[in-house]
Amino acid sequence: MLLAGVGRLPLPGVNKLVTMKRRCANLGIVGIFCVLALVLAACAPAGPPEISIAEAEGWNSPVLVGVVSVFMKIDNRGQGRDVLVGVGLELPEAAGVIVELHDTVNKRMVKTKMIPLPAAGTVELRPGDKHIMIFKLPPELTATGVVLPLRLEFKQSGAVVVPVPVVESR
Ligand SMILES: [Cu+2]
Repeated sequence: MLLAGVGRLPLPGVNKLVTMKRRCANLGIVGIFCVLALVLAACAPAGPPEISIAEAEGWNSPVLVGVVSVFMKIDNRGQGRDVLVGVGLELPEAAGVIVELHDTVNKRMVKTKMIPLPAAGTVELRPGDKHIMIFKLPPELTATGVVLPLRLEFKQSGAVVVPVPVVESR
């Protein structure tokens, strides 16, 4: 009798508590899924990026030996964003050569890790703005008429090798 009484009395309360806890837990899970769905909807690109390069030029420095500044237009005709995350030269003799992504902040150029490329937009690498710089090039590779095979590494689109003709600085 005693056991049955003890067992019977607290049970309804306990059951309610358990049910409430379950409801809260369910709401919590639903909430997390809602937030996830919103985040995914906001982040998911509408399509892949479609990168093309135009007007690539390497300006040899009139004052610094072995330095070439590279400018170009990077066109993204796709519906997805991309990011330029790396650069390099596709040349075996360019082992000691340094290639960097640069940006211009307060009229001073600074090294940057990435150049974002918005969907359906064009980013222009130009003097006084974002650009690519090559240092420690052997003299024969900074001569006008040389074409440097520049490798651009995109986060989404992968690596692309762009022929960059070296020209006199303007
Ligand atoms: Cu620079």
